[in-house]
Amino acid sequence: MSGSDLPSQVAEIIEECSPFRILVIGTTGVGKSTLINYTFKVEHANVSHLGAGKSNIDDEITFLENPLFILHDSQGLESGEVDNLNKIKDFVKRRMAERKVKDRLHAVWLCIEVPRAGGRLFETGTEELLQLARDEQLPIVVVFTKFDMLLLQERNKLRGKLPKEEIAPAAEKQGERFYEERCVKPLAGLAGNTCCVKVSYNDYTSLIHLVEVTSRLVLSHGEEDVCVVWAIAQRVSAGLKLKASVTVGMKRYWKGVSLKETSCENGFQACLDAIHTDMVSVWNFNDPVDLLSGKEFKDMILHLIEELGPTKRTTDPGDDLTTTNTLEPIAQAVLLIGDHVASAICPSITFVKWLLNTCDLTSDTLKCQMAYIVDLIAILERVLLLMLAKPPQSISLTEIKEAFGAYNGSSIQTNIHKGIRRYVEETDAVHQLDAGNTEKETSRLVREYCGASILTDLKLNRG
Ligand SMILES: Nc1nc2c(ncn2[C@@H]2O[C@H](COP(=O)(O)OP(=O)(O)OP(=O)(O)O)[C@@H](O)[C@H]2O)c(=O)[nH]1
Ligand SMILES: [Mg+2]
Repeated sequence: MSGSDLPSQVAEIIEECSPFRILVIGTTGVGKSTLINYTFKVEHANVSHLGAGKSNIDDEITFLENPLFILHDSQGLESGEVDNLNKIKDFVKRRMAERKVKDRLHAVWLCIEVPRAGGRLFETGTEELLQLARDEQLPIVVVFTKFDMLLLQERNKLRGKLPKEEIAPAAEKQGERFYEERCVKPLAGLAGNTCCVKVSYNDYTSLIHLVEVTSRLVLSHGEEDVCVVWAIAQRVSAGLKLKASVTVGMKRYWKGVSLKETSCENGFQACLDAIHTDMVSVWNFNDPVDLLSGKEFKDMILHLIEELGPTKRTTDPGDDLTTTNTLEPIAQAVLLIGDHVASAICPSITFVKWLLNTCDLTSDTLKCQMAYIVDLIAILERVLLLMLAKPPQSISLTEIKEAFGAYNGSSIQTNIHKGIRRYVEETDAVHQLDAGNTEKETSRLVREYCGASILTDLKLNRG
C-alpha cells in the first residue's frame, strides 16, 4: 500500500463541499476585485463582458491559480436601469435552494466604501438584502472598504496642527471614531447583529480579520466542512490553515493505527505521506509543479523529525553505507556544491527503513507523527508569510528553502520537539489516545509556537 492509497480526508471534503461559493456585491470602484485578488492571491481583472461597470451575477468566475473558490461578482443594489436588488434576491433564493452543498451560496460580502464626508451610506434595499440573508441562513459580512483613504484624509487635516510624530496615531484615533459613528452604528440601526469589518488593501491584518470573521459566521451556520474549504481557499490567514491542518492531520492518526491491520508495504511512511498530502492541500499554495508534494520537501520534514524516531542520525554517512544496499538515498546524501561536499537535507537510510517497516503504534511513531504535523505546519506557515508580501505568483524552491532554513534548528523547533517528548514519554500518551489528548496537545503546541511570527509584522506594504 502506498501513501496515495490511503483515502484523503481533504479530498472527501473537497468533493462534497468545494469550491467555496462567494457572492461579492458593491458599486463600481468600491474595491471588490482588489479584495478578491488580495485575499485569494489571484488576478481578477474587473473587466466584464457586459461592458464597463457591469457584471452578471450568474457567471461563475473561477481561477486557475486558486480553483478552490467560485466568485459571483455583482454590482451594487441600485445599479443599472433596473433595480439590481431583485436580481440579487432571485439569485440568492435560487442558490440557497440547491440540493448539493457545493451548489449553494456559502457567503456574501456586501462592500461599501468607508465614507469620508456626509451623505447616504446605504443603498436602497440594503436592509431587505440583510433580512433575506438572515431568512436564508446565509452568512453575510458588510465590508467597509478603503479605510486607508479615511486615515489619509485625517492625517492631512492634522498636518501643521500637531508635531509630525503625533499625526499618525491621532489620525488613527479619529478614523476609528469616525468609523464607529458613521459605519458601525448606522449598520446596527439598520440591521442589528450584522457582522461588519473595515479593510484596506495595504493592511493584511484587516484582510485576515475579514476572512476569520467569515469563517466564524460559516461555522455558526453549522457548516463545518464548508469552513474547512474556506480555510483552504483563502490565502491570508495562517490561523485558519493551522486549525484546519491539525484537524485533518490528526484524523490521519487513526488511519495510521489501522495500518497495523493491513499488510502494508510502506508502513508508517504511508501514513506520513497521507498526512503530508492532506496538510499541503489545506495550505493551497499556487504550486503548479507540486514542489510541496515532492520528495525533496518531504525529505526536509523527515530530516526534522528523525531525532524523535528510534534511530539517531549518524554523523558518519559511512555507517549507513554498511547497513543498507539501497543506494539511491546515499546518492542524495551528498551534494556537490562547487568544490564543497555538503550534506543534503534528507533522513538517514536507517530511519527511512524504520518508517517503511513499522506498522505498530508505539511512542516513537506517536512522537514522529506529532512532530511531522507541527514541523510541517511551522514551515508552511513561514512559506505563507513569504508569499503574503508578494503579488500573486507560484511558489519556488527558494521560498521553501528559506522557510526551512528559518525553522530548522531554531529555538521554536527545539521547544516543539521537547514538548512532544515530554508529552509522549511522561504521560503514557500511547495508551490515552482515546481521550483525544494527542490532538489537544498537538493543537496546543501549534497555538503556542506557530502563528506568532505571522501576527507580528503584518502591516505590509502593497506587494
Ligand atoms: N486606497 C485604496 N484604494 C483601493 C482599495 N481597494 C481598491 N482600491 C482601488 O480602487 C479602484 C477600484 O477597485 P476595484 O477593485 O477595481 O473595484 P471594483 O469594485 O471591482 O469595481 P468594478 O469591477 O468596476 O465593479 C482601483 O484603482 C483600486 O486600486 C483600498 O483598500 N485602498
Ligand atoms: Mg471589479
